[in-house]
Amino acid sequence: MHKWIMFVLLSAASLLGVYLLTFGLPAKPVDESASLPEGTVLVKVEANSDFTFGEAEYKVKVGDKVILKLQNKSGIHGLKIDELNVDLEGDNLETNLEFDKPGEYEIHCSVPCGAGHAEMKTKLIVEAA
Ligand SMILES: [Cu+2]
Repeated sequence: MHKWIMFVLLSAASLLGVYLLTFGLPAKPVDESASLPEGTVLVKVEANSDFTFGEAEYKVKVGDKVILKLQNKSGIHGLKIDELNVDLEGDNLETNLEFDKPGEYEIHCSVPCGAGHAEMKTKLIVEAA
């Protein structure tokens, strides 16, 4: 009797093993930045209707392959970094950047979006690697 139970348990365990080997473990929830290649950093800048960007500053490191992305949370805004010739707006909301030295860049809104437009600013800080 006990032998029979052991046989069933062993069979079940083997089947589970085969299943896991075949289909792999259940996938974890998708994290956008987790699927990026090594050395690539996603900087997602949110633009809000109260004339602010999501963070007061964004940090990256020298040598990072930076994907800079503007996300209009509400209203229509643009993202401009004069010194880097970055101008994201409309259908073009993403760009790639890489820095070879530390520095600090002002990010400002490039689309006249209302009363607070002129003060709509944040910073991109490039730190030493
Ligand atoms: Cu604006």
